Amino acid sequence: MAKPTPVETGFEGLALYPGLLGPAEQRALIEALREGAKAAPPYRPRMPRTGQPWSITQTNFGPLGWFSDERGYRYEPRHPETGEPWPPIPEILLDLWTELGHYPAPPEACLVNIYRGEKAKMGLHQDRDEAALDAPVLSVSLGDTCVFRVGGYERRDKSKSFRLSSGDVLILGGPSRMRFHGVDRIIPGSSQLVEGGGRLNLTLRRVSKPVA
Ligand code: MD3
Ligand code: FE
Repeated sequence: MAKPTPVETGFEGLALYPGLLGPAEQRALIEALREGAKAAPPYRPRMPRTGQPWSITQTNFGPLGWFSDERGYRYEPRHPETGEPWPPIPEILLDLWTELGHYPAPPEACLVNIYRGEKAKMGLHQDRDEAALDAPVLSVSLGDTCVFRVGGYERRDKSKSFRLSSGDVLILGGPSRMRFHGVDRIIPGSSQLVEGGGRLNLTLRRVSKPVA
């Protein structure tokens, strides 16, 4: 990989690398996801307390998987339905983390968000279920373009929107790690990568504090 340079986002610690993954790498990742989904079938998460189903489905790779149901948000070492450990994180993603993460320990979780259909979105939220809040979050987008929103440290703070297209890589580190963010909508038909249309987002996270 050539030394990539991020585009200016106006937010310190938020680095966007448009098209960092080329078409061949995107296809290889889709294939790895297809394999992983056989062992760890996507499921529909539910909201804490109310059990309200989300508009997207999810699965995970890695030693820990992020999960949400009536009992709350948490990381789990096993798939909620099969009871099996999550499949390993694809090599391409571990390489990206090494190159761009600047963190002394490997990621433990790779959450896969699957956006299909006009109604798929993700409300404004903060990622705060990780003990290692000093570690960045690394996101890879595949398939249809989305309109992504990044705000401040309070829900009501003003926000800016960006588009994330297939092959784009985003790093959320430093002071941007705790910003509110969400996915407003998917632009249907904007990519042919995913069979039947839709968008996939992969987020790599370090969950536990590394032992020195
Ligand atoms: C900006 N996923 O899984 S990834 C999530 O596109 C999540 O599926 C979105 O938010 C998606 O939690 C966005 C990019 C991302 C992740 C963490 C962030 C952006 C962020 C933390 C702070 C600011
Ligand atoms: Fe998030």
